[in-house]
Amino acid sequence: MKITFILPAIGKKTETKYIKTWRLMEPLTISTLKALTPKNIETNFFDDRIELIDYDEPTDLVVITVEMYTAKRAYLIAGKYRERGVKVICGGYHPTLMPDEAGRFFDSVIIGNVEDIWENILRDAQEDKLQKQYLGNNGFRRGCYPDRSIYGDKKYSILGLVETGRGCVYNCEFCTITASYQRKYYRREIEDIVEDIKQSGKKYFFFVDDNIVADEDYAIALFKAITPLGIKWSGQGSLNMAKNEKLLQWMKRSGCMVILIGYESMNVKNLKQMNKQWTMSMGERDALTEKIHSYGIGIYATFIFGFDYDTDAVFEESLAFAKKHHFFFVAFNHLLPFPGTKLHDRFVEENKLHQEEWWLKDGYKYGDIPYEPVGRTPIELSDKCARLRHQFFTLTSIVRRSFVALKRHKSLMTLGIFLSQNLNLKREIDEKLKLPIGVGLDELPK
Ligand code: B12
Ligand code: SF4
Repeated sequence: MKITFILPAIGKKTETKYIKTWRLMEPLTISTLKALTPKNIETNFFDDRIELIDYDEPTDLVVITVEMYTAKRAYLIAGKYRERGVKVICGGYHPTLMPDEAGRFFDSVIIGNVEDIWENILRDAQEDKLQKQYLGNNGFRRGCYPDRSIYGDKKYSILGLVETGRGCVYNCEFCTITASYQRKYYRREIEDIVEDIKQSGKKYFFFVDDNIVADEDYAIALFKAITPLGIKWSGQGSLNMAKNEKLLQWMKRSGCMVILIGYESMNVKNLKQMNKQWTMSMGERDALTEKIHSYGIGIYATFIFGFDYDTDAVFEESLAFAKKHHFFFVAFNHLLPFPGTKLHDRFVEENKLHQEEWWLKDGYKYGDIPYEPVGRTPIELSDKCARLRHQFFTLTSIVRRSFVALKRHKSLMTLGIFLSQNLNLKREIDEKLKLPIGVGLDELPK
């Protein structure tokens, strides 16, 4: 039996290059699925972000991982294989939250994590008995490490992706993670994380956990265990990490360079509405931000706009806050009601969506806004987010922040990463917002 794994792009015309900061990272989902696949099964992998898919290469089963933004393209790709009589199955966040929709385009849909059921699915496929849906148990399998041999000679960044946990105990209204994992958090055993890092042979890592400091004692234990490995890493976590000095000390000692923090909004009423658990005053946010920086840890700050209490002042305050703290990177994103989240349900109830299933619509672009925000039109909201990005990523700001980055990190290597990624992010602002979803392939199959 031969399996073909596919990671779809969001949208891309034949032969065109994909957004640089989205095509560089190694596809951990694929190397994880490869590791779970018995060795006697032949495998192949097309990364739609960086290469063309050869639909005519013989295969017995096609396995596609799907996110909301990649759903349309995934459905088109699945259609092309099904026309050739090849069975196609999918999994990932979007099918987990929208299994019935995905079932219209795939022979089989996998909901949740696949570790416990993958071998059964493969057996069913071999016996031509695939079920329409499979429900996986969430969590990790002990002693299972990604098999990066599936990448072949594809070129990814030097950054290794490693999982430390899955899910989240918080309940932010807009969040896909907590919706997919039903507000539960699954820790990975520390020995497995250490072994995963060692087996990768890499030195620089991105821990993909959505809140690596959700359980502070566990996080400290993890950071202690990885300190002897001498790696450098970045990850994602909540601002209240700064209240725990011991945690910050171990983060730094274990090699943390940059941490992504979702500040989300400068308006406390917005934070309350989105159910962000660590709602705090501006004064406190300033102090906690400075505390993290004082440890020589950079911050990738992310903000979301489109909430009900977003006055014009909120946009300006966010930019001023980002400039004041000289963040390593910043994202000014528009709020999006991802299907399957509480936010999506609320917007449907409040009749705010002006486009249903926008992620499948022709002509829908990455930067488009499918609902009516309070106080401004969708286009005004999209333009305001773009303007903030342009105002933050000016060359003057990059140069000014590069001096601060060098002072904070005292490392030329970190400065190199800072400069190349800031320049990429600057270059890509409009390219991303105008990227049409699913483009480059034919119409959706009926
Ligand atoms: C690393 C990462 C990236 C990287 C690399 C992306 C990549 N696809 O490799 C970068 C930084 C480029 C990135 C960019 C973006 N990302 Co991203 N990313 C992640 C992150 C943090 C980790 C993904 C990962 O490797 N997980 C580890 C693997 C092992 O887990 P998994 O994918 O869930 O797979 C398991 C199961 O789901 C299942 N499974 C998955 N697929 C399949 C398929 C089959 C057939 C089967 C059987 C099973 C199966 O098996 C696996 C083992 O159990 C996730 C959040 C997270 N913690 O997962 C967000 C996440 C996937 N990203 C997200 C988003 C929104 C984006 C961006 C749009 C962000 C932006 N505004 O710029 C872009 C889009 C880029 C693109 N698609 O081209 C959202 C997707 C939401 C949604 N509803 O679809 C997530 C969930 C983050 C979030 N908090 O909401 N991202
Ligand atoms: S803390 Fe982060 S991962 Fe957890 S629910 Fe909120 S946004 Fe999602």
